[in-house]
Amino acid sequence: MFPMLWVLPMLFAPAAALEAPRRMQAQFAAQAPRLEGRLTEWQQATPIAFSGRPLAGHPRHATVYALWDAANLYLAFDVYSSPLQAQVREHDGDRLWFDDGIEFLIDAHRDRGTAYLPDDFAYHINIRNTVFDDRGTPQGQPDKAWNGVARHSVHILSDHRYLVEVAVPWAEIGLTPVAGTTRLGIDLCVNGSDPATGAYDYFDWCHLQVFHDPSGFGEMELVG
Ligand SMILES: [Ca+2]
Repeated sequence: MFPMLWVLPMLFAPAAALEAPRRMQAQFAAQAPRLEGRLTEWQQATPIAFSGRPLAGHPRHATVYALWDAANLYLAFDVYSSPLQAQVREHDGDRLWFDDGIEFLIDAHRDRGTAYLPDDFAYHINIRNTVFDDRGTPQGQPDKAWNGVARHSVHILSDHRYLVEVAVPWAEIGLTPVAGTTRLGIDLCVNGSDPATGAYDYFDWCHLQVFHDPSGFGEMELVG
């Protein structure tokens, strides 16, 4: 979900911040995944799973794998959803988040504040492998003029299933990865619409009410 509500976060109590954050681990990758649609390359990871309400009568759920090495943080989203559709082909295109696709949002310094600061950034990737990316500003708002350099691929596995793989350079995240030490804030999200009715719905790992609000993000720990 892209936060058209980003001007309203102060109206929402940051309830998620009062709860213990969700936790996941990224496993050191002896061999970097090639982002070529091979799920077997991700079996070295400890996956997490989350699910949403059915859409168009189809169950929706996602399994996310995280790996890392000295160069990149790697994510893979294995998504089951309603019949797949995507319209947006333009980078940073409007309404890309209504397409079938994934999002991840990172709070590199794990400030867990409500402001979206320069260490915070997000990628939305639809099933056409088109991206809407943004980064926070000193004023605490997302800036879509920022364009990241992460590599990413999409493989359609069936009418209802797709795989998105991403490699985010640590230089972009702004951290030097250290096993057992490095932690970052993160949320993971799946967007989808029913192609028959246009009905939109999303589901995310951390159950955020307002996206681009790092106070509700979960935590990822790097393990070696
Ligand atoms: Ca952008």
